[in-house]
Amino acid sequence: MDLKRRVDTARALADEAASLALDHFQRRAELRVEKKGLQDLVSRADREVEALIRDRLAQAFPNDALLGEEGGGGTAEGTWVVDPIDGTTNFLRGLPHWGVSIGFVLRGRVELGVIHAPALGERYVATRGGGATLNGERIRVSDTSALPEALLGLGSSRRTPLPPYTERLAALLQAGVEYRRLGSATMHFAAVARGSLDGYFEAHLSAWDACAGLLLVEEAGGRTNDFLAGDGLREGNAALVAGPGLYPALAAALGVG
Ligand code: LIP
Repeated sequence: MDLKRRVDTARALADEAASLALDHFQRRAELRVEKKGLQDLVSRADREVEALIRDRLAQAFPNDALLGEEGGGGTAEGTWVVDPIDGTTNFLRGLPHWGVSIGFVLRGRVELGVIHAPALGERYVATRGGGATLNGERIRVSDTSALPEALLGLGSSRRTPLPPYTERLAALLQAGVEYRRLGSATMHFAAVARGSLDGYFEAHLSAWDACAGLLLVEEAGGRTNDFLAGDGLREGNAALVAGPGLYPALAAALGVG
């Protein structure tokens, strides 16, 4: 399996996809906003960006599978997981915290992840064993180890019931945590990997929201839960990431492995 060619292809493709997405972002008044569900929006920008990524990867790696947020798909020994615009609501409302997320999972393990947030001028790349970079510079998670000193990302969606989210939030605030909710899993993972957030939890993410970001945090020296355990690739899972000093206390406070 030629991982080097896949990394190089994913990096160039994320740049091309981000450029298309940014063009739509700058002309978003022309987009018709569609509802997939309560507070779950989409537009032709998501579909066009995903179609571009699908076409390029199908040409370059015809034996790989692809799972995408808008077009679904299947899995194989090597599976691409693609969120064309993660943080769609931010995108459609003109907020800059959104990104193109491309990950590659080989035999149940994430091997590469590329995240490009063009409205922020940020491109993240992670390869297993190769480290994590932001715009070519190595990044590392924070050294925070105590909850009363932690700034966390706490995401939620209508895919999970509300009470556990509000109960967890109340318990963490009682423990002294401060939190942010960026509206994009990808932006949360990126913030943890560069040390701007100390950790991030969300009760359910799809593989396309999470895989690239999970490897980014791991390669930046962070800890992650076993997101792909069970049928995580096809069904999604909870996601918890943090620096190594904070992870045990945060996992215990959340009751997550
Ligand atoms: C979003 C995630 C976010 C989650 C939202 C949604 P999308 O992805 O980034 O963490 O809470 O429900 O899944 O739909 O903007 O690509």
